[in-house]
Amino acid sequence: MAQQDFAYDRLAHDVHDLMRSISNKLIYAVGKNPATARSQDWLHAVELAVRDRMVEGWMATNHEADLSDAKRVYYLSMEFLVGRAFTNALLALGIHDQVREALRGLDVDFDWIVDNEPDAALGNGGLGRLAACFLDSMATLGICGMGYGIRYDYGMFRQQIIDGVQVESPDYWLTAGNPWEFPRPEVQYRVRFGGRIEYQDGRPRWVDGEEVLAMAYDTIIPGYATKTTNTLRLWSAKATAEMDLSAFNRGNYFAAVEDKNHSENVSRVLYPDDSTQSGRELRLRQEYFFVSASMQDMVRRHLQNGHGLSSLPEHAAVHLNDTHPVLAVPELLRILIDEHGMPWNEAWPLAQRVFSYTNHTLMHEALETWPVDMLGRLLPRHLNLIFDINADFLGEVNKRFGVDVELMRRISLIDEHGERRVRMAYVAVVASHKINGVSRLHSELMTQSIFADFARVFPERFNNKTNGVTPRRWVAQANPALSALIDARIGRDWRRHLEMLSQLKPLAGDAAFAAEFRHAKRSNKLRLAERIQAQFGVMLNPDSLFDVQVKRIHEYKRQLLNLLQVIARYHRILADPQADWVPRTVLFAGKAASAYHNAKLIIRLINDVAAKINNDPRIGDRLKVVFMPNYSVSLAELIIPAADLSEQISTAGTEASGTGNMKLALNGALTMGTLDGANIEIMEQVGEENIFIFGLTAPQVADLRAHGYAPRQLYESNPMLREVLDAIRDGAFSPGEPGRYQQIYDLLVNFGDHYLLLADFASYVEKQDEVDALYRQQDEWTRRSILNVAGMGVFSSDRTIAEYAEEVWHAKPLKL
Ligand code: B1N
Repeated sequence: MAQQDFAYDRLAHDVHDLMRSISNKLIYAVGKNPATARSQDWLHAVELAVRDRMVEGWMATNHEADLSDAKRVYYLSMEFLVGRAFTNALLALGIHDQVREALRGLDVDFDWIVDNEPDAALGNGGLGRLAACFLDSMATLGICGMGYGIRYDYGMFRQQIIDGVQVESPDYWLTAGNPWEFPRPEVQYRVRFGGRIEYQDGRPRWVDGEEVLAMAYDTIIPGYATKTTNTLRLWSAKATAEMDLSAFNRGNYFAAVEDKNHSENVSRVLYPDDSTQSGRELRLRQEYFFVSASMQDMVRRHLQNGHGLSSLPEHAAVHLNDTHPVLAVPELLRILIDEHGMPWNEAWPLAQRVFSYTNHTLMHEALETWPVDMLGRLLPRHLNLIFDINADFLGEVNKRFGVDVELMRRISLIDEHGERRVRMAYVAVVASHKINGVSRLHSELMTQSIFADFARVFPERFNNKTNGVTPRRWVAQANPALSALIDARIGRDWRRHLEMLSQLKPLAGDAAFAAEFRHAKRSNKLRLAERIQAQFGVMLNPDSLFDVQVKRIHEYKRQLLNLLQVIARYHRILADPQADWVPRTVLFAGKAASAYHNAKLIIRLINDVAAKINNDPRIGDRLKVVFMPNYSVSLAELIIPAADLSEQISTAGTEASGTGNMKLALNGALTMGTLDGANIEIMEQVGEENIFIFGLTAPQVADLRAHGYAPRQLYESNPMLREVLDAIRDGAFSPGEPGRYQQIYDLLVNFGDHYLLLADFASYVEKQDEVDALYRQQDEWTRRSILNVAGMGVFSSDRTIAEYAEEVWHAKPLKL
């Protein structure tokens, strides 16, 4: 038999196999008749059939990990923004075409069923999505990594835009059940809140209070083209049985149910705050709930594998994804000391060898501090342990640096100004052997600002790990058109070795390749335009420049600066309609924290501006503005491949890294950016000629702020800017309520323009004109776009994870 025939035969066999298992799942697991099954039922059936094929690898991975005594990495994160799992699983297993074929054989259209899968939106934005990319990369690289987090009943809220205003509704993503998870009722831990400390023979014990059960739900994390299959273990809160009983026996049925609700509320809902601290007690409960269960689970596994506790650091690395899981530190100490009798002098250095920590923001309002009172009420033993850590640490600093009261006050884990508060980031730093930022600039600023004193005390701990994104989801899955093109030129291995993309460099000047590349981009733009047409009835011009800013709505990210530029462009088109304007479609998407007034006002202004410009007959298709509601991982997968221009315009020094910037450039968008976060490294990789950089640098920002910034002067001296701001202030975009945006005007002109929009405005407008000029030369634009793709190889999360594994976790790949 010829090789090809053999391959074909195997494929046919596999398709046949899949058809059988899909029908079986539909009938016996979903319980539906093929003749009447809905698209949702078919989806579940295929998901279960596909899941079956991952289980073997999963078991083999766990078996091998136990057998070879591999070091395990525990990635603790309040957020895992996974998105959809189905297409991702098909890609990992390499059975996309077969499944499509099998469904066709069953008379079911693939595209008809995939949109039924809800996103697992257990995260806010970049931090949560990074955790999901890291899980993908750990599995793909063969690192035995386990994610630990919370199984929220309600993920990130759904956003609707009603009359221009963001309206939130709950995201109950589990309505139709979740075929990807395995409930583990046999894996439950007790988590205590409140109570008091009792001393037995001088040994502290934490007693009384209330107890909640944490029950495990496991999700399979397949690696790409490997047997290695990891686990995301999410904890769900369950009321303890005895609590229900006691109230029930007192005849107070409703009180029992109320108590049960109270307990189970712990895992009810994701806090929709990105880069701010909520400060609410329920959030503190959530944080402790999941790290307590995770540390108990880790210690149990370690002991079960026959190891003594003193060898824990050789077998386990625990990574803290920001400070949200920092209570894992005193919790591990409590388990070691109180439950296993390990002396402090042994437990504390051991913990420091286990933990490592990533900081994701320098912004003051995001840095977690908990009132000593609240923490002591909820977790009295942990507060004590934090005091012990502090005493130990300050003692050491005293010894090494002499008595310096000012220094003590600055670096104490307890902030004594006003209400006493625990500085969680400091606990993380003192407890971790490695501490990193998420881009080179951010890591540098981190050691110069929030951790400056600590960088003198522990210089060897600080390092950088520039973020990355998984090429499987963000290119192979999201952009099949581009993927096919790359495959044809350099083969398929770039999915695992993204640095191979550099082989595309010589093709940047190849006319045939450029034509195909442009065609792929255009097909992605059409795909997006069709969806927008179907959803909103607006038809976009696929030949216009798609200018995209998609991310959380936040003042520091400066969606408002983008909008000022849009309004300026609107005014300029009206003033000179005959000029050679490059048609532009400016696309926004993103959610605002529900309590963030200014961010919500910005959303409203975007929508008001869009309505005015899109309906102005004098503008035609020279300029269109679209706000796509309910930004999500799935929506990102649709928008990002269609972008020509990527807006990464945060005030320099504020965006720790950004990861959307990476996804967009990797998909061929040119970046319009400030020298902030990872933009700097993107510039270095793609070449200064192939990126649009504008605005103040981080040192210039610091300088300007230090020497007194006067936005009103800029407003008065720049007529274009003045016209834009006056239009906003005077109700040009809100004629029914002229004062609606007075606050925005005030923020910028009268209240100090904290994020320096006016300072960067002129430079931004100038760069945008350069964008137009380049877009008029389609060949040159395409060439630079190809060079962007070719230069983005280092931003694979595989590279990031390989660095963590080597330098932070000391974990080696499994050999399966
Ligand atoms: O983490 C991302 C970075 O790429 C972004 O630049 C950074 O803004 C983001 C409190 C956060 N930092 N801090 C948060 C999220 C939730 C929350 O409750 C803070 N998110 C980031 C990945 O490194």
